Amino acid sequence: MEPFVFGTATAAYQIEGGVQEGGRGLSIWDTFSRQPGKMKDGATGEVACDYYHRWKDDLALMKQLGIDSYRFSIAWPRIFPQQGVYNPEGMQFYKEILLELRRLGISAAVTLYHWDLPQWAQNLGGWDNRDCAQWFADYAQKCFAELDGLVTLWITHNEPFCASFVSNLEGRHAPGNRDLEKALRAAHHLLLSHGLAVQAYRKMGGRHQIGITLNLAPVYPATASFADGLACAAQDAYQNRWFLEPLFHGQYPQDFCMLLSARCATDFDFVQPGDFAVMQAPLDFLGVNFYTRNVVEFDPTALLLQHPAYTDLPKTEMGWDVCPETLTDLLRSIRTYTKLPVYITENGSAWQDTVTDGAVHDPQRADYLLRHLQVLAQANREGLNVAGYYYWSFLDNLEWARGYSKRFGLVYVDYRTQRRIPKDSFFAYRDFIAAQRGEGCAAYD
Ligand code: GBH
Repeated sequence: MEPFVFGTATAAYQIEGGVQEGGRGLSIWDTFSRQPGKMKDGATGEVACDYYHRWKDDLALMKQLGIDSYRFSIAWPRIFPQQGVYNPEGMQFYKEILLELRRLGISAAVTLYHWDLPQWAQNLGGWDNRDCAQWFADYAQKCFAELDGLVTLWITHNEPFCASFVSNLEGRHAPGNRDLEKALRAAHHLLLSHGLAVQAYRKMGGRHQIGITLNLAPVYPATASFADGLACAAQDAYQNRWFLEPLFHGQYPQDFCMLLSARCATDFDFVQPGDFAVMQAPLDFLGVNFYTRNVVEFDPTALLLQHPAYTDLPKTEMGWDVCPETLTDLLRSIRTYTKLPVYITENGSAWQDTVTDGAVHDPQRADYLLRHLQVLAQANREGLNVAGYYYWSFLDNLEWARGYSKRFGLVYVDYRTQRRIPKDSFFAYRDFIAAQRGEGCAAYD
């Protein structure tokens, strides 16, 4: 059995900056973040953590952390700034990062789509347009062809739930639509693009592993009432089963389809014969981003989105319950869909960090991280087959619509000077990894 993988994760638009450099084209997040009122304090990814220029120092710091693997994403608009126009300089940027990682002995998990759709694709309808699935597959194929020798895990999509529902129904992410039919189409085309990319990878004889990352949350009803039970089932269908069922059962959740067609009069005409077979292309692993649970209560006025219930657990700066033990429930329910190895591709927490005498004391983050790792050790003793863990995030970064106000990093970023300060949690994670190595990872394997 492979040793348990300890890692940390980032995403292109959240850290890179350099949006006008290296021949990069615009993405929907450049456009969205420049619209007034969309982002907290008018934040954009223009500079972010300036990782575009500082990546080498950041990788050196990762080496000090002692991780086995680094998860990052490729910005599609660096590779294809315009439709059909390949930009070798963009590919070279990622190739150099991958070569440096190899030199450092850190393996790479590469996400192909962490929400930064090229603006040219959006101008042609974006994920609303079925052709977008093929554009993505072409882009993925180019990345496989150029980089497969340096990548251990390929992740087609990060959280298609966000790229479809948060972006097109809730309107809080780019491109900012509020339209259920659009969201359903986007989800369908995202899943289709995933399947096409996996098929392309197999066809070209890809030598490593390929999977997808879903943001899943175990859902609980606020009370044992019948109504709250209904709310719970609906939330589970919306957030989890809408993606798990097509990937592993070849269909959308039938119960929820009824509800959705009543809400937006869709007849699901975007589903074509054979689509589910493409989506079900066999995978090597499932990536799961886990942050918190959902507790919901029935709200007779809610059209679709369920009402979050009050809970008295401690909350992170995002307002999320700290509840590591519920990860076990989630892992058990995933096992009713698939026996694939699971990687926790994100898990982390935001707190109000401040610098005192050149240090950042963040005991809550270290506690959050170590408690989740304990849960995973126990889960593996139960046979739940978790292959690795990536802490979100390596650096404080652009927390999407929340701007720079939410800090998830193991490393503090002073956005005025771009100075990096490893937080106490950085050292706690480092020591934990080192101790595991000493014990031959026995607790995890
Ligand atoms: C993940 O999303 C993302 O993959 C990652 O990029 C992100 O930084 C991380 O988690 C932490 O959030 O209040 O309008 O800004 C998790 C799902 C979806 C949760 C968006 C926060 C905020 C919407 N996220 N949501 S808004």
